[in-house]
Amino acid sequence: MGSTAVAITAFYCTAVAAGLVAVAAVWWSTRAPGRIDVARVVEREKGWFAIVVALLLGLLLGTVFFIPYGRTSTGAQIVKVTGQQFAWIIQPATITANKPVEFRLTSKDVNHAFAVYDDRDVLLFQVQVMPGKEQRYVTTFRRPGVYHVLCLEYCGLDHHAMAADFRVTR
Ligand SMILES: [Cu+2]
Repeated sequence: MGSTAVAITAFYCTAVAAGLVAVAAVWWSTRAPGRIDVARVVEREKGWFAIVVALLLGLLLGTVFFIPYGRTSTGAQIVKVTGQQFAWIIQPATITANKPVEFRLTSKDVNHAFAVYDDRDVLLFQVQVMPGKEQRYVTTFRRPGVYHVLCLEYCGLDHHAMAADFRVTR
C-alpha cells in the first residue's frame, strides 16, 4: 500500500468516525427524557440565532473587501479586447508591469471566455466575453514577460485555435 493510499484510508476512517460521533450526538441530544422545557429551548434558539448572525457578519466583513467586481482604477492602462470566431484582438498588445490595467472586453459574435496564462502556463484569471456587452477587469501584472490567452468557452469548430499573446514590459 502506497503512502497516498494510507493517507486516503486514514482520512476515510477519520471521516467515518466523525460521522458516527455526529450521529451519536444527534441521537443523544434528541432522546428527550421526561418533559421538554420549552422556555429553555426558546432561550437557546435565541442564543444560536445570535451566534449564526455573528458568524455571518464576520464572514461578510472578512471577505467583502476582496470582491473584484466594480473595481475601477483611474489612470489605468486601457486594453481593448475583442473576441470573435476564432481570434482575439488585443489593443495595445504591450502592457507596462506594476501599473493597473483595465481590460475592456467584448465579442463580435458569440460568447467566449478570455483566459490569461503566465509564461509558466498558470491560469491567472478568466473573464466571460459576451456580444453586446462590455466586461471590465482590472488587474496589475508584476512580472514582465509574454502572457498567453486562450478561449475557455467552446465557441465553434476552431475554438481550440483561439489563442493570442501579449507582452508585459518593465
Ligand atoms: Cu472559444
